[in-house]
Amino acid sequence: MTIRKILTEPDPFLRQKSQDVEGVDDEIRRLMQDMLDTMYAAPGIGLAAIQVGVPKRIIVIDLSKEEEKKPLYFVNPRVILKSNSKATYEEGCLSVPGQFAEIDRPDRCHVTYLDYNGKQQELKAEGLLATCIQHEIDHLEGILFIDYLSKLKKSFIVKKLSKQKKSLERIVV
Ligand code: K1U
Ligand code: ZN
Repeated sequence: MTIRKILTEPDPFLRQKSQDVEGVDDEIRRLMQDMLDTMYAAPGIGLAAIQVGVPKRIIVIDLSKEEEKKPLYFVNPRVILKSNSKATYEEGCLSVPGQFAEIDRPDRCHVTYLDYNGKQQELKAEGLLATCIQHEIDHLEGILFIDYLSKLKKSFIVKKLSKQKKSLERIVV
């Protein structure tokens, strides 16, 4: 089990665009396992590779509530269709610790991706899964949920996180 460090805002690396993966091999599967270990430990319900410092188009999600884990692996995910109707969820982000906000997004989306075995797949998602997929694919474009907030709310959160980071750095040094 490998738990990787999760980058947090305002780390400029989080704003990078992630690149397509050429194929799903053992190295990619090991990365996806590390991402899941990191996500479960946090805990969270999704994670993008860029959040652990790897700019590859890979996301993992697990919305299961029971003991039995049900991980979903998406390599090179692309939203090909979004509904016009919206849903509002209170979103959080492991890269924006301790901050939550209600965000409107299309309530359904249709996504294409490669699965754990590198097989091309399509999924029509709705509800929290649709929200989570869109949140994680945003990470691959360098977008965070706070980018949808007003300038004022966003800058308040970014300043707070910068201060927290600086005071933590002082404790560590
Ligand atoms: O950082 C991330 O991208 C993960 C994020 C995913 C997400 C949450 C809510 C809406 C959209 C996307 C999280 O997992 S934040 C933590 C969280 O939501 C949670 C943690 C423990 C139990 C249940 C939820
Ligand atoms: Zn996030």
